[in-house]
Formats: sequence, structure tokens, C-alpha cells
Amino acid sequence: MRGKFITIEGTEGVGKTTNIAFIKQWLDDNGISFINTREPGGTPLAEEIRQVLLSNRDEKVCSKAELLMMFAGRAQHIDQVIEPQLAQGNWVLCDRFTDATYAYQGAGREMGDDLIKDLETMVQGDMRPDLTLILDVPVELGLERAGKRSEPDRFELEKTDFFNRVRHAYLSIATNNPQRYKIIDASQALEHVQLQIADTLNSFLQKDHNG
Ligand code: T5A
Repeated sequence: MRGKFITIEGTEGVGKTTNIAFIKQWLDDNGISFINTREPGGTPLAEEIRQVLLSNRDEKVCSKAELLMMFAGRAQHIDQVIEPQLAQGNWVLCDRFTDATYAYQGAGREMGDDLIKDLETMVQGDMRPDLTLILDVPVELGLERAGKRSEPDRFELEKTDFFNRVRHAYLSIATNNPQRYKIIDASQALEHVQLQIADTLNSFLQKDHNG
């Protein structure tokens, strides 16, 4: 049986990395074989593209170049990792996927959705995640948390307005498709965030078992 594809999304510093550790434990506890991966990245070539995308540079990266690099890495990642793993029956847990492109390039960079939809169809066909968790915190809180952890990358140097557009795009994507998306209030203490995540995963698994 084909594996399930779960993605984790949110603005900077919402706690994706922290909560992925919790989800991995939940998968282990439920005896589910899985791989954990990320975007941009996930294969040696796509990780090289990630470096190009995140590193600070004097040359301005134009939005179309940024968008195409996101999808170039994604095409490689799907072909080499995601699709073969799902086909083998393993679950794939991915830190960010195409919803990040709608949120960051579509809304953050104000490129709109049309071009992204075309690229999504070209690169993914009709393949979409089965479940997407959107960790939500006010932008200022996320940036404060991320700032304590490491030096800002090229995206983290953007202004608050940019991240507010990203956040609202995520919330609107989720609201328009409650079947696939679950918004997690990640501004709470970690144990409360993890209770919400566990509830979501337990009902997803239950629905899967019920067919
Ligand atoms: N991007 C990506 C695009 O523009 N388009 C795309 O298509 C894709 C795929 C990738 C960048 O690329 C952009 C978006 C991004 O800018 P990334 O590394 O995936 O970068 O994303 P970041 O958001 O930069 O990831 P971070 O690692 O910064 O944030 P996390 O993983 O969300 O946060 P985490 O877990 O490291 O937590 C941050 C801090 O908060 C604490 C943690 O301990 C940590 O110190 N924390 C909490 N503190 C209190 N209470 C809680 N509940 C907490 N949860 C976490």
C-alpha cells in the first residue's frame, strides 16, 4: 500500500524542526516506517540548490529565478526520494513543500498563484500531500524565536510585512481546504502544541484505518 505524505509548514521560527522530532517519535510509536526530509533540499543536488537559495548575497535574486530554483529542487526531490518512498509504502514527513511556494513566492513576493499552479502541475502532476500541518504563530514571535537560534538567512532578512503576507496566505490556504490542512496554534507552550499535533495525527490514522 502506498505510504502517506505529510508536510509541515509555517512562517519562520514557528517550531517545525522542534515538532518534527515529536512527529518522528509518534510514527515510531505507531510502528509506521517513514523517512524525514525537507524543502528546499532533500537530495544532494536539491541541498546544493538550498544553499544557493538561502545564502546571503550582494546580487539581488529575482523572484522568477527564486521560484524556478524552488521547483527545480522539488522536481529532483520528488523523483529521487518522495515518489519512490511512497511507492514502497513508506510515509514521507517533509519540512515544507509546495504550500511554502504559494505562501512565500506567491504571497510574500507577490507573484500570485497562476504561475505556481502551472509549475506545480508540471512538476507534481496530481500528487499532493495527504495531510499538511500549518504551525501558526504571530510573525514577531516566530522571528524572535528564530533569531535566538541562528544568524538570519536570506529570507529571514525580509521585513515583517513580507512575513505577514506569508502567514495570511497559509491561513487562507488552510481555511479553504480543511480536509487536508490543520492549523496548529504554535504560540502555546510546547506540550500544548504537541497535544494538538498528536490529536491531529491520531484522527488522521484513524480515518486511514477506516478506509
Ligand atoms: N521557502 C521554502 C520558500 O520561500 N519557498 C519554498 O517553496 C520553500 C520550500 C527555508 C526557507 O525557504 C523558504 C522559507 C524559508 O524561509 P527553513 O529552514 O525550512 O528555511 O525554514 P525556517 O522557517 O527558517 O525554519 P526554522 O528552522 O527557522 O524554524 P522552525 O524549524 O520552524 O523552528 P524551530 O523548531 O527551529 O524553533 C525555533 C526556536 O523556537 C523554539 C525552539 O526551541 C527554537 O529555539 N520553540 C519554542 N519556544 C517556545 N515555545 C514553543 N512552543 C516553541 N517551539 C519552538
